[in-house]
Amino acid sequence: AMRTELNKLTNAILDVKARKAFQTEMDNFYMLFTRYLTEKAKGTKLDWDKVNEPSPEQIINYSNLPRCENPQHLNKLAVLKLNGGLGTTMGCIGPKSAIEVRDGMTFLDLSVRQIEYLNNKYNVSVPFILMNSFNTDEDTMRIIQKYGSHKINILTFNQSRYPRINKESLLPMPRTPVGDISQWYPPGHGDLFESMSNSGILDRLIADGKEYLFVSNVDNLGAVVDLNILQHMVDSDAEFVMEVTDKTKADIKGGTLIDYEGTVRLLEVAQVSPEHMEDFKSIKKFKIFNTNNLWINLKAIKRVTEEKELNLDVIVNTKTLEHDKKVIQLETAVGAGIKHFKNAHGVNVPRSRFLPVKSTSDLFLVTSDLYSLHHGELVMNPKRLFQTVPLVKLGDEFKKVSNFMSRFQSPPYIIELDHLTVTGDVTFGAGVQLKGTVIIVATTGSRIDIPPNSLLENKVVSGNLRLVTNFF
Ligand code: UPG
Repeated sequence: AMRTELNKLTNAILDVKARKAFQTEMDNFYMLFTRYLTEKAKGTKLDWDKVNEPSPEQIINYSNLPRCENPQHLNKLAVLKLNGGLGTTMGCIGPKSAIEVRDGMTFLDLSVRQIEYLNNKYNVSVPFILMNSFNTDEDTMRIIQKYGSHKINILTFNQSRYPRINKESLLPMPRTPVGDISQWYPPGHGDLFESMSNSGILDRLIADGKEYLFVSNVDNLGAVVDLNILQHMVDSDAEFVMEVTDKTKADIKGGTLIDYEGTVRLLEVAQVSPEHMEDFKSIKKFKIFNTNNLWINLKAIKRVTEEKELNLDVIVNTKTLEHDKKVIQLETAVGAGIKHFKNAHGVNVPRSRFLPVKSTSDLFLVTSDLYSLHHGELVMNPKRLFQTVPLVKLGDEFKKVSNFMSRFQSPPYIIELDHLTVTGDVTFGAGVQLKGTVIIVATTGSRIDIPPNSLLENKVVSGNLRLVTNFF
């Protein structure tokens, strides 16, 4: 029934070229859907007892890589940012990459700065590629048009658009190939392989002599091009390298590398059943985390997509649309591709290469004095004693970027902060300094205004505090 409906959608497109492209997309979607049905029928879930820590050969330590200052391989490199996602979880409309992070610059602007700096420093022309989705394309183009006159080569392509599935009938939601956008979705960043191939960008890069692709999340400002890893990619003849990092308690939304029956695989939080969630979150069983900084051989992508051997784990995402309509969307993660590539392995990198901004608590860190900006890269303040990041938990009142902004007159000084928890209706005056462990709790109906220039060191503040000056 699904196939018939997809054919109907395809046949409704008159333009031959557009129909062909749409058909390819629907074929790929159908394959994913079939795999979903098979897994559902067989009840095949991950066998938790077979989930093991990766072996030392599967993960190499970054500090053991030979240092390399030679930029010789840069002309074979292209850099790609995964830019199909929206900023919805941070209360923003539009692409996540359009959020202003520092000095009025968005994630996109900062990423462009990083590549411009790299290109100038080594006198190369590494292309900067954005994988957009139908959700992010328009706004992204608006932001990057100002770089039209710059020397940087920015390429964009759109990832696939798959139909959402009615949870009850298991039929596609859309009735027409165009129209209501809420019935379609971008199927996760695992779509990179197929959409690079379908869009023609893969062939174009290979024709231009590019051999390696450095992929990362657009929200990770620590993902700068690293010559040591590039050289390692060449030396180890690896088709796929995943940068992992020591897991901290803040690392939950994401995935880890595991050994599963002798092969190295990605395990995403979305694949973990509730009874194993505590295990997944703990840093005992899973000591590393996927940064999603990936180095992939372009010809290998071509091989894998052409041989149609891709079978990335299906991630099922259930959503409720208007009128309580339950839909499912089938997604995949790019890191799951690791199992298809030769000599694939992880490299355990320093935390500085992983600065994800998934929430306003993360935004709090990257806007603070903990970092300074160097050519689009955030560098940690050398005055911080240990180069670790404080654990910050801002409550629901801070969840949206707009609320977050209005609650701080200026970013607090946090060089000596270890732990901050804030809940309830709390605001911060300008120049506040936070040290050690600080907990601020405004109970329901009360409000706490932290006065300007106050110092809070190992303090618990609760109750109701308003218009109090020089309180501390
Ligand atoms: N994105 C796309 N297309 C999509 C969905 C997302 O381009 O269809 C982009 C998104 O814009 C962002 C990036 O992909 O730049 C990552 O997406 P996000 O939802 O923020 O991260 P997760 O998918 O939850 O996790 C990824 C990896 C996980 C890793 C984590 C590190 O799958 O293994 O631990 O990134 O932040």
